[in-house]
Amino acid sequence: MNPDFENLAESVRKGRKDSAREIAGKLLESENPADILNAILSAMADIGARFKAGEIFVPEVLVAARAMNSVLEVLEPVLVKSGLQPKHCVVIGTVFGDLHDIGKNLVAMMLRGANFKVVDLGVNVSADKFVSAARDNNADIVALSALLTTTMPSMGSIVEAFRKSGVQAKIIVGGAPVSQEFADKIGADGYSKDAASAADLCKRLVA
Ligand code: B12
Repeated sequence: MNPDFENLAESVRKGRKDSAREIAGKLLESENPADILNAILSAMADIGARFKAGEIFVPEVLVAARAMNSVLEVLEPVLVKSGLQPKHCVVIGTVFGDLHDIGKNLVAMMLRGANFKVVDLGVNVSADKFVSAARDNNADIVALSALLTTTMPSMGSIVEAFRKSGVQAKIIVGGAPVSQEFADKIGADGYSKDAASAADLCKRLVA
């Protein structure tokens, strides 16, 4: 196998965005873009697993994700041409009244790393905005983040708004104060405690 695949994966894992981008550009001259995509996705999966195990922390994940994104910029036009663009879409946001977005951004990055199309609505997002974005993007999954006990109840209202609207997306919830028990109580389709497990959860929900 071309040793540059391992160099690319290592650059992503170490968060070396310029070298990752350069190696990916070189690989694109002779290799299949799907293999390049798989190399960076598996590097991000390693990062997710090490984050979950407590071996690395938020800053390392952020730099790895930045390196992955810089490769995706080079790869995306080629992937779109070859029909390898993501098959599933997740709409994500932090709920109304809540401005915390560090965890939500990590979840979005892991989902991109797992080859989902991610539509990020940002923070302080109303139920109506979630519903219309899910409808407009034909989303498979809507991911809600909350970090405040005072904003958690609006997750329940968002689930209700979806059920009333008839939009069929699955709804997952997360954030430090959120639990599986709370997710069950409000009728959400899934919960996970961290960004790496959120990507696994989404893969299961669309399987
Ligand atoms: C950083 C921070 C801020 C920053 C936010 C900056 C930003 N851009 O996000 C600022 C300074 C703005 C802030 C403001 C406030 N904050 Co604040 N903040 C924090 C702090 C220190 C860290 C949160 C964080 O980023 N953690 C790191 C990330 C990686 O973890 P995470 O968010 O939990 O995300 C992980 C998982 O939960 C999960 N996840 C997250 N979202 C989702 C979504 C899905 C779908 C899934 C599956 C998983 C998932 O995956 C992530 C990655 O593994 C926490 C304390 C703490 N230790 O948690 C307080 C904390 C959350 N804040 C708190 C408070 C009270 C406030 C303020 C009200 C303070 C004030 N009086 O003004 C305001 C509220 C502003 C608002 N309207 O939102 C309280 C909340 C208490 C409570 N029980 O409600 C905390 C717990 C601090 C405390 N101990 O009192 N805050």
